Amino acid sequence: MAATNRHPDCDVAIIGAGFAGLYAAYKLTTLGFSVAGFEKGNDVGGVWYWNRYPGARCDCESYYYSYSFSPELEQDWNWSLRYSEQPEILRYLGHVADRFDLRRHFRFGTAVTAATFDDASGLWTVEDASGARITARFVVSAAGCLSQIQRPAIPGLDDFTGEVLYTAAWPQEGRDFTGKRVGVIGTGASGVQAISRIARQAKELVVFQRTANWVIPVWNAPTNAQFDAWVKANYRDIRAKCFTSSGGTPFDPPRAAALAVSDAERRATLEEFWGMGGIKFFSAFSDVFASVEANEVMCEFVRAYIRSIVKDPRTAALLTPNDHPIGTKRPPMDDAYYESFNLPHVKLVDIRSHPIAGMSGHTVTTTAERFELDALVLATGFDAITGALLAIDVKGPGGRSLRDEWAKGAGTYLGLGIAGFPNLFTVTGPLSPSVLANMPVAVEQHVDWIARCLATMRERGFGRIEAQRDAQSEWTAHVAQVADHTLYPRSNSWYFGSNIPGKPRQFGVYVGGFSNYRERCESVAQDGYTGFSLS
Ligand code: N01
Repeated sequence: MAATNRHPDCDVAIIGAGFAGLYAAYKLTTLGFSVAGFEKGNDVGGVWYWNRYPGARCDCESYYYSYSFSPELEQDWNWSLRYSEQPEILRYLGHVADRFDLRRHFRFGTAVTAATFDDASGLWTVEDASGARITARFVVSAAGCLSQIQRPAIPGLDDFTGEVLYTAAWPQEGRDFTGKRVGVIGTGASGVQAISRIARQAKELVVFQRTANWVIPVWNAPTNAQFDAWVKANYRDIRAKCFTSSGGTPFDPPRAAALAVSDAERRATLEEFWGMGGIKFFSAFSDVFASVEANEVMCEFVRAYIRSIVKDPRTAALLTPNDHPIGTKRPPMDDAYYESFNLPHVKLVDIRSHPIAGMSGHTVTTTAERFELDALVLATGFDAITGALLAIDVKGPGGRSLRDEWAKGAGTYLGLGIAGFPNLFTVTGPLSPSVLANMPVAVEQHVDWIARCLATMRERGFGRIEAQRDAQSEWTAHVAQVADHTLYPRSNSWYFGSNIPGKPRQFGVYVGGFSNYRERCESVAQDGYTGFSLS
């Protein structure tokens, strides 16, 4: 359809059918908007569709890593584990799609390649990989924060004739490594989960580690009737707590600062929170992300844990991080990671000291050793936060390119709108709490805000909304300033884009707390969308 047609094919084009896109389709159609959804995968699920590697699991407990918008859904769905694994989360999203009849809104196996705004008609033209186009008044990008796979240049990878598998693009039919010699490159959250599972299947496992990470246990366990009953009876309070907390989780704020209590109390608190497991560990003290000394208290606790589990002292030392305060890179979470290195067929190889030099046939050669492997698993991460949106050729009025606009770093207003790109919304976009909040909660908050905005515009006869440049500059500077007051800048993490060669160093997440952020979004809406121009 020609981009100048003043009657668009739909009100809203939605990019992505993960947690965010599915909820956007539900919410917007419930409000009477027509939508056209695009999804690269062949079904719903987003990251949970692609990341099918062994051990893939959510690091948030399922009772709060789930939708809150339907009390009936909450009551009907049962989780089998406290921290569900990928197949169960994908089943949940499939159930949501069926239950609310959402699949009909999406074209699957359809990657969006371009989105172009036409100033004359005020419409977006969205183009997919086949060249097909539709026009829409609005575009909602629900393309995800961790969906643009990173395929680093590893010496000789093209010459490796064994199987090469990326955790983030795992084969649908899975892989059985029984009797196989497997190498894993990457020890972030994906690698750590995969390593502990593959270690228990493969004949040999070689872990190529460049940087050690702090790995926290979650103490995963099956749910039980008593716990389920408690959750189901208390869902409204649990959700309310999530929406008013700093991390989108139902946890109480820390009771004290680590530096304000005695050694004995510090120790007892650390034991208590370690025992709870998962991200709750970081709620032990209030000063962990603000004070190097407080952070060090936590680091020393985990160092001692690593030493207590890993029998070979050299391996234990190698597994102990030495380049970043705990929590300033997203900590992987797993219950069996450190134990895996006690298995006789699992070997840790330090590719920081002795990098991979090349590969040939089934041989991987470092500057010190050679390994014969049947398969290589690459858990090498994502072009996070901005990658998925920048993979699309987004052009605003006058052909303004988003790639050019963000060449020196992303600018957004509240992570929801972008100056110069009218009628484009980003769900959990750059410079919003996104990955530092519990995702389904962050997603619902953003989609609800966008839906309310569109409904208000419809009611008041507005057809165009755009973030103002000064509001965007103020917000972008504020996000950087808040991060600068924390320990996060002491790491080279994907939060900063440090894992992508040439990506400008910028903290891509608002770290000032989800509840503060939500209140700010709320007051912007209540005050008539301050910082946005409506026409
Ligand atoms: O990716 P990462 P990830 N040569 O970027 C290494 C979320 N997630 O997929 O640190 C050798 O963290 C790299 O080494 P280094 C979660 O938010 C959530 O694991 O750069 N190694 C690092 O070890 C997470 O943080 C869940 O030195 C290379 C690893 O690859 C985010 O996704 C589960 C290399 C990449 O780690 C990303 O995690 C899983 C090279 N050329 C993931 N390039 C949940 O539970 C990279 N590496 C919800």
